[in-house]
Amino acid sequence: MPIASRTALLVIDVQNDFFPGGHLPVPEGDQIVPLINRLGARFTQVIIAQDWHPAGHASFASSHPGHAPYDVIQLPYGEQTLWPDHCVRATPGAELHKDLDLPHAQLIIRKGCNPDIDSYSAFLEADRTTTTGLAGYLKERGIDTVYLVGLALDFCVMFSALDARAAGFNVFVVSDACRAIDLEGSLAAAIERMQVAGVGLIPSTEVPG
Ligand code: VGL
Ligand code: ZN
Repeated sequence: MPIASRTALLVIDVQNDFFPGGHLPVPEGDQIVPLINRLGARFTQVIIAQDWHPAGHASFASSHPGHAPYDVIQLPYGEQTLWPDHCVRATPGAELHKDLDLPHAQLIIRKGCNPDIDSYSAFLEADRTTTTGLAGYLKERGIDTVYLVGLALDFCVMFSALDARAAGFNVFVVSDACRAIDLEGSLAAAIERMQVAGVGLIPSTEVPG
């Protein structure tokens, strides 16, 4: 039976640069694509988020002379981890993984498009004020529950889940359909933050329907 239409699957950043061989590879990232495809086939509402940075983006270490990837610096909106250049818009690294098979997805939402502001979250940019409009889209369509899958569990999946929760949705992260970067304990911290916020962490076997 298909999953109720008040429920959506949110597929986070399944893009070439986050896969082995890409510019910001997430270990084992390639292992989750078949599972995401199988899950996705059961949802009528599928939304795909895509990290989509202009060249020279503020989150790139290369934009900050004297800094290296994974340094943490202060930007006007707060702390920013610096990354290798990745998901530069309209480059092969920013494309969705070729094996991602979700032809019925109705929305692809791009984030991190502002040159001066990062956006791990598919809902709110890192200044915590600029919205992508995703919460409004979901609400207008009567969706009250979201399941999240994708990359990276401890960055874009976590921030999207926290913001979905803050926007009033029931939120579940499907743990075996995600992989983490795990930078200095970021995975354990992410799990803790999500639990405190009331985000459910479930295996794919517990996705209903
Ligand atoms: C991500 C770091 C930088 C992610 C995106 O998709 O988790 N991580 N940009
Ligand atoms: Zn990014």
